[in-house]
Amino acid sequence: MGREHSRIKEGCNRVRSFLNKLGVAGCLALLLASSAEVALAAESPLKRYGYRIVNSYPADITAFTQGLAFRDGALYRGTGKRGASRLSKLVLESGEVEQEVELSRLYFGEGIEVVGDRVFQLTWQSNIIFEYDKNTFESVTSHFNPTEGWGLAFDGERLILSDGSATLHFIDPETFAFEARVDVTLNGQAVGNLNELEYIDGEVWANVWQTDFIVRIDPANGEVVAVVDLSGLAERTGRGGAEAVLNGIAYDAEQDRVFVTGKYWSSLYEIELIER
Ligand SMILES: [Ca+2]
Repeated sequence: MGREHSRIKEGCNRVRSFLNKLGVAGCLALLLASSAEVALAAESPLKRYGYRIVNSYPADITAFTQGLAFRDGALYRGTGKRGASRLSKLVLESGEVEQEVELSRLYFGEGIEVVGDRVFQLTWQSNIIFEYDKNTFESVTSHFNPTEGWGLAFDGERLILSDGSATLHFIDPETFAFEARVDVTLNGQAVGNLNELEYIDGEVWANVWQTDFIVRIDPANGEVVAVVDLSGLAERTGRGGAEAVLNGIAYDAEQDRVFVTGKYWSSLYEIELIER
C-alpha cells in the first residue's frame, strides 16, 4: 500500500463521510481517483475538484460571514448573529471596510447579492429581505421571504435563494414573486444544508453547511454536476471558534476569479480548481 494509495484512501474517507450524510453508498472518490476505474468513472457525470490557492487576503476573524459577492472591483460581505449583523463593502486586497451598515439587533443577517445598483440582504428567520442602495448603503425597502434565508445569488434574471434545505427558490428581483423552485440532488439523493451561493457560468455553487464541500448545481434540474473538495483550507486560516466553518463564495466575472472564505476566518482565498 503506497503513499498514493493512502492519500486516495484518506480522500476517500472524507468524501465517503460527506456522501454518507447524503445517504449515498460507496466511495466515488476512489472510483474517480483510480485510473483503473475509468470506465466506472465515465458512467458517473459527477466531477470532483480539488483546489490550488492563487492568492490569500486578510479577512476579519470576528465577521460571521453569511454572504459574499464581488462587483466592480469591490467585495461585499454580509454577516450574521444578532447585534453583529452588517453589510460591508471591502477592499479585496486589505480587507479594509469602505462602507458599512449595521442591522438592528432584531435581525440575524444572512446571504447577500448585488443586482445592478441594489444590494439585497437576507435575514435568517425574520422573513425579511432588506434592499439597499449599492452606492450609499441607504435602506431602500424590504421584501417578504416566506422561507428561512440562508444564501442568495443572481443568474442575470432571477434571484436564487437557499433556505437551509435542499431547495433552491427562483425569485423575480422586481416583484419578489417566488416563481419556481428546484430540489438539489446528488445521484438522486437530496443535498440539504445548502448555504452561501454563487452563480458561476450557468451553475449555482453552494457551500454545504458544516462541510468542506462546495456543490456545483445545474439550476435547470437541481442535479449536482460537480463536487469541490476544499479540505485543508480551514486548517490554513485563523479561526474564531467552533462555528468557524467554510462559508462564502464570490465570483469576479470580469477577471474569472473565484474567492472563498469562512465564518470567523482570518483569511479570504482566491482559488483555482483542479480536476481530479
Ligand atoms: Ca455569493
